[in-house]
Amino acid sequence: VKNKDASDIFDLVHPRFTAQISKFGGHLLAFKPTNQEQWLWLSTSAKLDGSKPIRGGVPLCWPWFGPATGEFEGEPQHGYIRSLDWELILVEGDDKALTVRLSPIMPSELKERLGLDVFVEYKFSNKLKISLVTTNVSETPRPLSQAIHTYFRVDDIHNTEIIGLDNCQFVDKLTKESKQQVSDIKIDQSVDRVYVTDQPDLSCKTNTTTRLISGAGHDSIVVWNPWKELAKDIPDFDDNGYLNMVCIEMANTQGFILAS
Ligand code: TA6
Repeated sequence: VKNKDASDIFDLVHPRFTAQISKFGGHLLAFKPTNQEQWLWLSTSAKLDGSKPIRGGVPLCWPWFGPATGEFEGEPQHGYIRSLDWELILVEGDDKALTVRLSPIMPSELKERLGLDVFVEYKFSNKLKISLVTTNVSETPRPLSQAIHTYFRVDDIHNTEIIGLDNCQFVDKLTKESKQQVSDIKIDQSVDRVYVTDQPDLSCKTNTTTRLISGAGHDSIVVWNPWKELAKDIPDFDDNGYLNMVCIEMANTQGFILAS
């Protein structure tokens, strides 16, 4: 267990928003535009000491999403960068917006083996834009899968709707079946789905807000809520946390290859 000091988590206080970033994982923990509710869900039992990836906020899954396969079999689920220390490389802005860029401190042998390098850029205003930017640093094309694993906070999952994926094909990771979405998504059980789509816009409607979510460069959108039983099995997931969150993740899961 690494003992992290307070400087590993920093607060951003700005006229248009407040936010909190952990240098462990380059991980956004909180984002709240002024006069709005908190956008992100963070488990109250999340480990913030670097002993494991942080449960909630916005984990960055890279350079693979889900279990490692092929030559990487046996390596960490969702890749490496959510478990690395990151460094701050840019903070820039004015009273309208703030851009914060971080890059992971990757051991050189890992970077060489992956053939890839990455940074994240958060652009904060009364909105949030997250860009995960990868460069192929090798001589050959490299496979890349990834996800911006956003845990959105919702006031009541029973009254939450995800709009925009009607008719879309998805892989149900719980049953391993391929299915088609009929109507908007309402969640009343464990849901772990990879929608195969580059659809740019969707929205998440709750009792109090409608949040617009846009993406670019993705080939999939992942929707996850563990629901009651599975949440209990995840030690750093609050038992009732599933009532107040849904993950909606812009992802690449379909065999994307990055040219050198
Ligand atoms: O994005 C959904 C998912 O891949 C699920 O299958 C679920 O396991 C979740 O991520 C959380 O994964 P984690 O490794 O953070 O426990």
